[in-house]
Amino acid sequence: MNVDRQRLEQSIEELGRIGQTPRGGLTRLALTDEDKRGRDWMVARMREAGLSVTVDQMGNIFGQRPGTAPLAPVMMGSHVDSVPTGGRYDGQLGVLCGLEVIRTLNDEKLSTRHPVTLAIFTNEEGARFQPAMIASGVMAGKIALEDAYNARDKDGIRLVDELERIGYLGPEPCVPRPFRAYLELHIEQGPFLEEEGLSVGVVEGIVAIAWSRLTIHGVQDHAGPTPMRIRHDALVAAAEVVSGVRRIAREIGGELVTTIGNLVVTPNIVNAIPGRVTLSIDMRDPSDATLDRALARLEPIVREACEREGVRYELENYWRVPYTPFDRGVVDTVERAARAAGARYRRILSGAGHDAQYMAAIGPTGMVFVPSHDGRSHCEEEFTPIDDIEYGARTLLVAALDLAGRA
Ligand code: HGY
Ligand code: MN
Ligand code: MN
Repeated sequence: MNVDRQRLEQSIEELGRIGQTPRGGLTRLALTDEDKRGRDWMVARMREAGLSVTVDQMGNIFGQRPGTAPLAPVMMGSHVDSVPTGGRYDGQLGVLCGLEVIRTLNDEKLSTRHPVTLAIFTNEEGARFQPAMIASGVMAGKIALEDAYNARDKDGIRLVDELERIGYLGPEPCVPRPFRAYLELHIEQGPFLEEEGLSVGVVEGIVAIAWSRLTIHGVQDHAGPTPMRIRHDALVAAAEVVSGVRRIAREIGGELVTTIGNLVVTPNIVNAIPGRVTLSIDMRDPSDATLDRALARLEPIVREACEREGVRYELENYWRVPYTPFDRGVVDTVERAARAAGARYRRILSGAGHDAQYMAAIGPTGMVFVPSHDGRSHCEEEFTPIDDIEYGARTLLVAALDLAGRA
């Protein structure tokens, strides 16, 4: 029994066209019209596959294939929202390979003891609304529904209003639901599998992640007549923070990564001294203790840079997910499945966050990785060869069937 490679390739192509960028990437931000079109496309495919489709309060979509016994489902899922000018594999592959597994079970007229459910989680990327993985976070009871509803994008639009606008504010409570196991196939978004000539990663866990936001208040003024000695330039202080955050990673070393990905200058024109700068800080490490050490260095760097420039700041550490080990039994099942699928594989840790990180807080969870070409992701160059995708999908099929049990 094998997945249908052509059908899977066709689905990747079709869904990838919704929000496609001129360079062949993908911009399909959460709860935008493109996201609605992507969701509608997926719901239509789920219904064609005979799934009963439900939507919960956070717009998470569930397609259930019945089992022969009244047991908790084996869930497969991921997300269909992307980052701006991202790729068509991040998130999409997990959802489409999960759909392909269900389509294959249908082709083989195979019944399973446990039901099998395909899940699509809202706003996994955290690109439009923060934090990331907000909807699986609400389901896991780690983020309050009201806080998620009131999350606002850069234009001040609330998440809940966008859910309503696109017709995905569902009636189902967004609360922990029992599952036999949750499996997420995802691209590695790093270089290791491709470097080692492997097709599958058996994911053992996900790093700890911390997001902070910094606002620096300077004195907006004219770039010409204002002598240097009386300036309080928010961007000069911000620039020192940017190099300080890189220094934290360099000095602590190991697997710590620090990133400043978003920086907004106001008024952001040639001839005005910046009055305000906001910037994001993303820090990650496999060890929570190391991440705490990195975070402890952040405020002193900010304070020193702002004191030197005579500007004020607010620093908010607003999101933290701990290092998350996956369920040993599920990881072993994924490894057996990779072997049975004939894939060259190894065990690996995820440096990216995934909905699986929150699902692991409420049930047995595991992930299947497939390689990223040149390790690239969150960019239009994102690519995974169909041969590797086929090995990954076959691994997902064997693992899901093992966990759901043939009737
Ligand atoms: O931030 C992450 O790791 C994921 O792409 N949301
Ligand atoms: Mn993703
Ligand atoms: Mn992503």
